[in-house]
Amino acid sequence: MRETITITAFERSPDGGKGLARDTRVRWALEEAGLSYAVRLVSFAAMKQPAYLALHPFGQIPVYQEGDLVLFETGAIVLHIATHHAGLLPRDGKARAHAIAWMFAAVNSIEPPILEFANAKLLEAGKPWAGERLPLVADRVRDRLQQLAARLGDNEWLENGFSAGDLMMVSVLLRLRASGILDEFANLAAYVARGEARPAYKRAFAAQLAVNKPSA
Ligand code: GTB
Repeated sequence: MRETITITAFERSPDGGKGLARDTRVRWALEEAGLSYAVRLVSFAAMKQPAYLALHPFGQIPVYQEGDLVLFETGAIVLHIATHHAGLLPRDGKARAHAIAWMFAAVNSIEPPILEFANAKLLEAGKPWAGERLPLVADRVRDRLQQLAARLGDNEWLENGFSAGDLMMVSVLLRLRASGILDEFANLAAYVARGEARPAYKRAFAAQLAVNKPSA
């Protein structure tokens, strides 16, 4: 019998249900793999308590629990799901390696400048130097997106067929939508829209929204 999968998520996400908190990408991977899962909602205070820190060293969401396996870091969680269930990684060795490379590219090459940009807007807005720094940080995002857009070209997905690499990349790019920067790259905006149109993404989004919508 399969072990129950439980993930943690914000009791109340700061984004109010826009799907930007990182439980959404794990929910999406679980939905793509056809796996049911339970969610344990946690408060910011609870995430910093010793009991939670024993599960996640940085006191963050999401944590993934499956029997006695406890995982943190969404890249590792999605890779675990993709490794053990069909639908997220090609079987062929080289294609599989490429898909995994795109997962790492998402979290290691694309997400850092996007986070730097988000933090600059959110945390540094009042600083005297913010007006000079923000455009520099935004241009670093654009540089990376330009390279990614060139590689994607007119292709539907980054390699042949949707993979966990696309799941991670779309999840990372979604954070940019409100800024308007994503729309400067028409093929990337269309790529993200293709990801969002997948039934598994829609189910994942609806599930996190059910927790976070204002009336919930
Ligand atoms: N590298 C880790 C991973 O990929 O798992 C990062 C995990 C992480 O950053 N978790 C965040 C968290 O728990 C939530 S997703 N933060 C609480 C803390 O560190 O104390 C990041 C996030 C939060 C809010 C929005 N938002 O409001 O738009 C978007 C993304």
